[in-house]
Amino acid sequence: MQRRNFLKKSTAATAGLISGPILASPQNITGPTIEKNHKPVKPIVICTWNFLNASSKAWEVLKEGGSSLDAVTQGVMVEENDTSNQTVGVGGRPDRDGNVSLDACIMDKDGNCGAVLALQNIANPILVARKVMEETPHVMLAGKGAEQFAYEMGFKKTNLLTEKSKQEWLEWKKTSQYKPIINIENHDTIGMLAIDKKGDISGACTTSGMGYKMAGRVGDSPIIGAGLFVDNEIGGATATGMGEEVVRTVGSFLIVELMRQGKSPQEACEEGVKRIMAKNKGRDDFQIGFIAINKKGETGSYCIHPGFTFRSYSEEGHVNNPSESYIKS
Ligand code: SD4
Repeated sequence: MQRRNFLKKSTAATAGLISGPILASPQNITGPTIEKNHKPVKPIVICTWNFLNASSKAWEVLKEGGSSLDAVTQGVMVEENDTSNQTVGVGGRPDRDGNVSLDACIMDKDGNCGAVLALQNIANPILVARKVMEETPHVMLAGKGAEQFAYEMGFKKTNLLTEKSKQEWLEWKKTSQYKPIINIENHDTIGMLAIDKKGDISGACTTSGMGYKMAGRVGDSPIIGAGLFVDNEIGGATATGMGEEVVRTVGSFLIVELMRQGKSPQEACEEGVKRIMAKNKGRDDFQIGFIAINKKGETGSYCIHPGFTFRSYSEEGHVNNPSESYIKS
């Protein structure tokens, strides 16, 4: 509705000529915020960990005027294709039966989202997640159904288990000690958030999950609200680390909601980690890192143990930012 028409109707409604629903219409509620959103903002991308190549790729897209959705898609794909990253995509550590199963999700400026869970034999789960978002009436596809859908969309069957990950798994199998903990040494999941030249925010998150997990185990990374959440009016957040704990507090959604209430991205990430620590009552043998960005392009991060960093890339250059931690050393 044109603003002028809307004002006319509002005045009429106040005068009692038109009944209530118009006053309560979405335009009335969100109008001022929509105007605020159209202020020019500087593009920026941030991602978990020190992923220079992934953030550079996303920045290339943003710099050329591409959408934040394309930026995060292409950015995280760099890690999915990097066989030396054993926590994402091809080369990821397998489950305890030796099968690599991947989780990913994506969310755009309009709150559209798509996810794949426990997807096997497909190299780029983020592309399949995006297809779920764009080509189906659903939000999540899991396991065999997700794989079948990927083939229908033209994806090729790919062996995801590299020789290195296979040899390490065979070594692990000798004792088969099941320790479902993600500490600071054994994870590299990529979560990415971007703002494009139009000021629109999107996010993506992709992982092979916990190494040697039970078959079918899914963490936070493909769960909208847990591993990733974006609200284009407020900002976005994403997580890396021990997924079970992030799910228990719906971590990324919580952080975006805290920003909605006025907290900075830094304060919101700190509160997100503190919530997890409070639930765990003294247990701290696992790692979690959150990153967040708000509509103004301000960023923040927080983790449990020292060692987590996040990379940012904007006109001001690229930086690997050390994250503050709940436990200081
Ligand atoms: C999970 N959050 O599956 C993921 C793992 C992770 O870096 O972040 N690894 O729980």
